[in-house]
Amino acid sequence: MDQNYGVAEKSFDVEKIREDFPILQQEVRPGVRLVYLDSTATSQKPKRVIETLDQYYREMNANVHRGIYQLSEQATEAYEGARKKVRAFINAASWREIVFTRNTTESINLVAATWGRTNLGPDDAILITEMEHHSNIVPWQLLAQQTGVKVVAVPVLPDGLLDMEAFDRLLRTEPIRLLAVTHMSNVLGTINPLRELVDKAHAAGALVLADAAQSVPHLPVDVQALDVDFLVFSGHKMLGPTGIGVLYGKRALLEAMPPYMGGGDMIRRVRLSGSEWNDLPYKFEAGTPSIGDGVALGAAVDYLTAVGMDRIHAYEQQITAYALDRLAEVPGLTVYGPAAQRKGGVAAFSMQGLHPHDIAQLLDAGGIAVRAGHHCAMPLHEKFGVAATARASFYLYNTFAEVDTLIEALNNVVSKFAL
Ligand code: 7TS
Repeated sequence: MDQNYGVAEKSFDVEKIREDFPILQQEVRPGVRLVYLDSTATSQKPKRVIETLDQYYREMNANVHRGIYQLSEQATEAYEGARKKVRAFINAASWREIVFTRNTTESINLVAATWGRTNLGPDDAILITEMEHHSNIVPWQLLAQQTGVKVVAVPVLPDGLLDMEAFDRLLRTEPIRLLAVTHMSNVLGTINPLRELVDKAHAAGALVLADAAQSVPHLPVDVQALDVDFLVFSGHKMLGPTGIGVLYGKRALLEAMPPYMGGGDMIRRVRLSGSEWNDLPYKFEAGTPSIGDGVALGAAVDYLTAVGMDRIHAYEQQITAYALDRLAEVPGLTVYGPAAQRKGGVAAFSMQGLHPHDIAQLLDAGGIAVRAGHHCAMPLHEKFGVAATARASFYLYNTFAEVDTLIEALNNVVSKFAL
């Protein structure tokens, strides 16, 4: 292994971190250790998160915001405590700006259905990009069908970066009211210059929704420094459980938006003649929430904070640079996306003469879990002229040795199929 890559690994005790993740200790088949390279789809969970879920149901389970009895107060305190941890984690100005949802997808649909339906019409346009996940495309298309708003996309350049000239031009020539853009691509790994995009969008009179599903788990994100209007992410990609996600929104915007779903908890007063809405964030949280999952997301935030988001990001940049250099050694293999400095821990690739599904299956024989397919980004794959790619992704618990295992397996594939 090259000396340059080793430095960060030494200051970052990945073996100690791995001890916290029970699933990584297991063998997928007798004698074959799991090499989990699909954290972009969902991350593994540390003991602390699993134990928090377990403890919640053993010792604390009760509905929140309702009971006067002690257990319900405890559950409410734990759930609201998690909200405050999330607030601090992304540096929102107030806990009232943190709305719990199921995931990134629900958060985006919420904004489309409330802010979008109230504020957008046939004379307006929404700017997305060609590198968006389907969950940051389809809700806007649905909104377009309902309101007549136009959806326009910024092209992606062959090197995997956004075409900034086209971005500037579209802001000038289209009536853009909202920029909905991913902070980090789940296929190319591209980290977009979010603050620059926000400043330009604001100057053109547009709001910005950042899809931070891939950035919040992997790098420090400060919503005030970025000046984003909305920011969305999923708990399950940041060491937390499935079933809990976040919508951050600037308070004045959230205050002005109508509710999303109607029901319990989101109201202050209900009369048969009409109802009044609850305060933020409860106005957007109808029904019994995913309480245990929320509490465990708080534990995930604690874990990430204790390791340090800047250290996680630095380590991932090292391991990604190493992986990209090693992947370049494999004959006939193409990696999509920019160089390591501009991307997070994602390497989507194709191999000449082999379908990505076959690659994933052959790797699985060696216990290596990678995803194959369009990764919910069909327009991006179309742009690059491929139907699918194989994708390896890295998180704080992946090792340089696992990258070596991947490369060895890929080289075996090449020799076996005489590619
Ligand atoms: N946005 C981005 C950038 C994503 O990567 C994903 C999930 C989503 C939105 C949707 O998140 P969800 O939690 O609401 O499903 N990305 C992936 C992936 O790359 N492979 O599986 C899920």
